[in-house]
Amino acid sequence: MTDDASSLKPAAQRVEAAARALGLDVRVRAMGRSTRTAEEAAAACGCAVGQIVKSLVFRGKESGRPYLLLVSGGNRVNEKAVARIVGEPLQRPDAQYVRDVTGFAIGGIPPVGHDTRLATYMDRDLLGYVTVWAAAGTPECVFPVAPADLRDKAGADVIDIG
Ligand code: 5CA
Repeated sequence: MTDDASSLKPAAQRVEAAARALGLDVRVRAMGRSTRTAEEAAAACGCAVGQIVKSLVFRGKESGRPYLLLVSGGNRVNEKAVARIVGEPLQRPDAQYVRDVTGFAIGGIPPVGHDTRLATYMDRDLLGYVTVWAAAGTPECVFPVAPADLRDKAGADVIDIG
């Protein structure tokens, strides 16, 4: 694990700076191994899979607008249930759309610090943990955060995701 911020890749530095600008006291960790999936991230962090924040981008079928779902690592999104909440059906966008709206590549999508403003929803299950771990812009970088702080600073609505 590398702690020196100056040795972080630019994408991870961007996430750390954006999180701090929002008032989140985060320190990004370069894990030196893959954190590309929730399972890999949990193994690297030594935490439960449920403590990993999956930052999943969906696309509104009618509006074309992006939605960011912050999902507990062990959970699957019930797209029909979430569609009722956001008011339109959802599509799984391709990797290029995800990059265009977030500024980051899949596997490292962070919960904050995106290139565009994303309507954001958080899985209620994340609030059951003292600390959760989220991606920090690259598939090897993560940061720990208190879920209520992440909810507040990401401006997320808490929903039942499953
Ligand atoms: N770094 C880890 C844990 S923080 C992470 O980013 N996990 S994740 O679950 O948020 O990101 C991977 C997710 O990206 C997958 O669950 C899947 O929903 C999505 N994904 C993977 N490949 C594609 C693709 N080709 N197009 C669109 N979405 C994809």
